[in-house]
Amino acid sequence: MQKVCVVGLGYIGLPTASIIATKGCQVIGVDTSEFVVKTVGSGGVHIVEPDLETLVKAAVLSGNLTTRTTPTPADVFIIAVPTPIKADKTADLSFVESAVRSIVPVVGKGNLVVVESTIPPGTIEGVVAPILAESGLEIGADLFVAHCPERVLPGRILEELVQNDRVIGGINHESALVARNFYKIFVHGSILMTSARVAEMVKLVENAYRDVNIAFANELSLICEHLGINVWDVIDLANRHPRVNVLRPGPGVGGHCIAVDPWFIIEKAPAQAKLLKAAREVNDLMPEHVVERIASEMANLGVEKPVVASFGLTYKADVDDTRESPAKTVVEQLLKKGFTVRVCDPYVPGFNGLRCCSIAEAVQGADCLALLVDHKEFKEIDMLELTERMRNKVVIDTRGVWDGA
Ligand code: SAJ
Repeated sequence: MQKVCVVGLGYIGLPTASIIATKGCQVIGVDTSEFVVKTVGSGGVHIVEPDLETLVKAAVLSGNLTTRTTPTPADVFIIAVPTPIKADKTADLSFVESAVRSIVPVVGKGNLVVVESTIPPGTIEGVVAPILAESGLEIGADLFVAHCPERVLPGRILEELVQNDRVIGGINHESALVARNFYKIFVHGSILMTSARVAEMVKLVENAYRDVNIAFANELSLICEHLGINVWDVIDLANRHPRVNVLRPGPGVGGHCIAVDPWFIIEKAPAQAKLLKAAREVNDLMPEHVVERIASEMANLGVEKPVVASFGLTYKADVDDTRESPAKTVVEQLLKKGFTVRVCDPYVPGFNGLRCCSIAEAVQGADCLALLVDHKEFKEIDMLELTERMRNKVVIDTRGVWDGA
């Protein structure tokens, strides 16, 4: 039975550890948080993701998934810790470095180390390998090292973890081969082998591609607003062209990936990455634009103390994750302007001292209804009926959900 040590039990590490455990490997889940170790160790979860709890429970009950705060010797080590961004927009590799450092005392000859965390190009060769070399093992010969970036979509993690194709970048060909054989245990998609550097770049490019395309949609919405044209109609009709697929505008780009990863490319090639930087700027300015739009509607109506019902706090629909959420920025800026804000989000208890209220409570006597996240619960609302409860009936639908109405 293969022994696998998964370092980092977050959105990626926990589902990965659990799936591998149900495939008959002995998995040791490692996390520096005592709380996470205890929760997962007793078959619970600390994050919300469809079906994750059932899977974790099954993995723990089978005896194949145990948790601890420090790594133990194993055949395979998977590093799945966060790579945040620093104030200067460069990658903060401190979690990756300390996770790699934590396995140095326990790695042995013939082991495989895989970094799944998103990292700037050159990190496996320039940062990870030198730390692992402190073990005295020869990298690529005694100790196999690879980067296998995760590509799963929050909300569909369990399905995508198994079905998606995986890119495996070895520090040498041997390492890629060893890693491929390991991932075959649970991946049904194709496993594509390449170098560590290419794999690092592939992951960043995927998210930068999406960021640029969302920026295009957002810029289009600004242009159409300026020209008095309905952007949703424009996009729907343009997308009837066989080679056009414009994404959806919104209040900005959130989450810990798309709003962050392009910076890891810009960091390494600032003179060349002009479009990527412009896209980041367009997307980052969207929350401010939404706030200005609300403020100007309120000013036009002469509302003195505006009450805004703000729908949605998470970074996207149907998840509980509020990291880097543009909706939170909108709410914060409205509060700063002295507006009364009522927040409503079925997936979140509250934010910034504000408790989430029901849909009806939020709109009662409000001057503006701002839809910031297209949760399924909001899509089902009869918006016209709801606006009957409002003092002024201004609806700012940043997601194009109620546009027809
Ligand atoms: N968004 C729009 N308009 C759109 C699509 C998205 O405004 O048309 C916004 C969303 O509301 C959200 C943000 O973009 O605020 C990001 O959402 P997302 O669903 O596009 O992506 P994430 O961040 O949940 O997951 C992405 C995925 N990457 C790609 O689709 C290329 C996922 O596959 C990655 O694994 C993940 O990043 C990651 O971990 O890197």
